[in-house]
This record gives sequence, structure tokens and C-alpha cells, in this order.
Amino acid sequence: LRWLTAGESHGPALVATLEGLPAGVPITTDMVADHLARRRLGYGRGARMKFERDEITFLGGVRHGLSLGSPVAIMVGNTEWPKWEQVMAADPVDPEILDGLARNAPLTRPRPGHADLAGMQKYGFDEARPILERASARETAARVALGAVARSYLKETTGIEIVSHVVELAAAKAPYGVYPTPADVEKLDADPVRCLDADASKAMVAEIDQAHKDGDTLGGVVEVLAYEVPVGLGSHVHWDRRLDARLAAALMGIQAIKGVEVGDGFDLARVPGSKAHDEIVATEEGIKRTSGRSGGTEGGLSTGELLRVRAAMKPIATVPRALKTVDVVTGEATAAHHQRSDVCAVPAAGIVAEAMVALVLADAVAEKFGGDSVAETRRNVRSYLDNLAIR
Ligand code: EPS
Repeated sequence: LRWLTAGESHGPALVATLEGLPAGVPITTDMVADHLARRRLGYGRGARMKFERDEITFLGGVRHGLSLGSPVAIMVGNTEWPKWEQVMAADPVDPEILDGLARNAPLTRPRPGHADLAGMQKYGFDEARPILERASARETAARVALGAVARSYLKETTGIEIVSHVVELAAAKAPYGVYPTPADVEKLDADPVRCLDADASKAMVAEIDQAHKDGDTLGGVVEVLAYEVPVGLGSHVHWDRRLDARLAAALMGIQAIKGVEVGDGFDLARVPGSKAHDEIVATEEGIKRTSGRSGGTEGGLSTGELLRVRAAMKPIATVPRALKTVDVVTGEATAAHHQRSDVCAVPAAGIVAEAMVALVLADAVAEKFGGDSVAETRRNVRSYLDNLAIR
């Protein structure tokens, strides 16, 4: 599978394309809309989430609710576009009109922690607008749209289902080792911070309320679980074929993610080998592991156990109590620019992380099982599983 996104935060739309998907995958506007709506949820999001809508248009690859095997192209319209039509116009605009627009004021005070400064230096701009427009996490709407397609493909061909939850938000933590299942998704989506534990959820909301009062922003940790992953996705034979490496890169590629763990991750470095691995036992249902410390990958291959990855999001870089910076035009010390921002987007990051995991697993499934139609892929999956010599 190959996929790409394009579009700026305040441009007319985001577009996303996915190439290599077989024919017969159920895809509907409602399916994509549901996931986009889930991404907009979460306590601590800013004003823009309230007034903007994601408008979905399929431009190719889908007919009467099923994929055709041709590239799938999805457009996610920004309903805010009319306010930005001149500032973000593709064609040249009369400078007199632009000068009169407050929205077009040059952003010369880069925000620490954002792409603003290094981006201006690298691309040769003297203000941050051309950088922040694409660095913005608005782009994750396009990934979630593709993720909705990827998860339909996974469910149809292998039965894989993906769930995420927020396990830490600033200092508030959910109890360790509780793994929500697909049956918990409705409850998770109804929680203000997408956390299964009621006490931890309250503590997380309190953290956000305090940060809001303090003019601050917060990060946290999300965990993604994939159920029914067959043994043998990815490979030990080369670094870039390792499933864990591909998952780590995909999660790290989400805006503001600074750390990724597979299974117990960094904790495994702190215990002896006798407590770090998952022992193998014979059961009536076949060979199993007695624990899930590895997160469902060994040697870069999926083991057939629960797949579990975590991503750590740093606090949003647009801090209301603006941080110290330098005005790149005057060279003077000043405060970073700030108009509005989310206090916390960790619950949304979980939905984006689900999409990234779905896209990586869809790629690994397509690579392992091939097939030009869902029926063919399904046959290949069944034949592989039915013929495993060791089980
Ligand atoms: C974002 C900043 C905010 C968020 C935006 C991502 O936008 P603005 O600066 O226009 O208020 O609302 O996220 C979305 C629009 C979205 O759909 O997720 C940023 O700087 O990353």
C-alpha cells in the first residue's frame, strides 16, 4: 500500500490517497465521518474544534460503498476556508488587500517546540505562516480518513480490530495493565479523555482544568491495542521489514509525539531476562504466551498475541502563557506568538495513533497475503492459518 496526504491547516481542504487496496472493501462516507468525529472529541480541545466541520468527499476508488481496486482519494474540506480564502490563496493576491487583513500579519515570533523556527531557516521564509500551515496537526484529519479505510480492509480480511485509550495525562495515570477491547470503544468515546478508569479520568480532567487556568498546555501517553493480529506480519530478516520498527516510525510521525514503546518498552530494560519475556506454553487452543510484555512482536514479527504500542505526546507548543523567543525580523527578545490553542489534544492523538497503526497493519497484511479482491485476500489468510505446521 502507498499513501500520501496534502493540504494546509487553513487551506480549502486536505486530500488523502491510498493506492494498492484490493476491490471489495466496504467504504462509506459515514464510516469515515465517524472516525473524523471521534478525532474531534476530547476535553481540552480549542475553539476551532467547536465551529469547524470536516466535510468528506470521495474523489475516486469507491463505488456504491465498495472499493474498486483503484486509488482511493478522499477530500476533507475545511469549513473555515472562506475566512482564509485570501491569506491562503493559491494564486497571487493584490498586496493591498493582503496588507489590510489582520489574519495575514507576519508571524515573526517563532514558538519554541513548534516547527516554526527551523522550518523558516530551512525553507527560507521570514515568517512562520508557510511552515505552521503544514506542520499543524490539522493534517491528522487526512490520516484518520485513510485509517478508517485501512481498518475496514483489516476487519474484512483478517478480523483485526484496533482500540486506543489514554493511559497518562500529565501526572494523572490509569491503572497499568488494563486493556480495553472493541466492546469498550463506545464507553471510551463517551469519556471526556477516552480513559476507561473513572477515577483516572476525573484526575485527567482536573489536570486539564488547572492547565487551562494557568495558561498552560499538557501532554500524555496513549496506548493502541490491535486484536486478532495473525502470527507472521513483518519480518526478522531486515530492519525496515520489522513490524515494530514500522509501527514506531508511524507513531513517531504524528505531530508532537516524542516517545514510542512496544509492549512494556522501557520498563523491560529495568528487569532481568527472567521477568522480561513471555513464556511459551501448550494449551488446548494451541501454543500461547503466558504474558504480553513483548507487545505482540518478537524479532520484528507479529506473534499472534495482542499487539500493544504506546506513544508519548509532548504538551502543545502553542502555550497561552507564551514562551520566550526571538523576533526573527528585529532580533529582539520577545514572547512567542499565540492566538488560540488546545490545552490538550491527547485524546485526539489516540485516534490518530489508531489510524497510523491501522495503516501499518494494512500494509503488512497486503504484503503478506496479497490479493486483488477482498475474497482473494481472505482465502489467502485462511489458507495460511489453516496450514501453519506449528500451532
Ligand atoms: C493546530 C492548532 C489549532 C487546532 C488545529 C491544530 O488550530 P488553530 O491554530 O487554527 O486554532 O485547532 O487542529 C485542527 C484544526 C484539527 O482539525 O485537528 C496546530 O497548530 O497543530
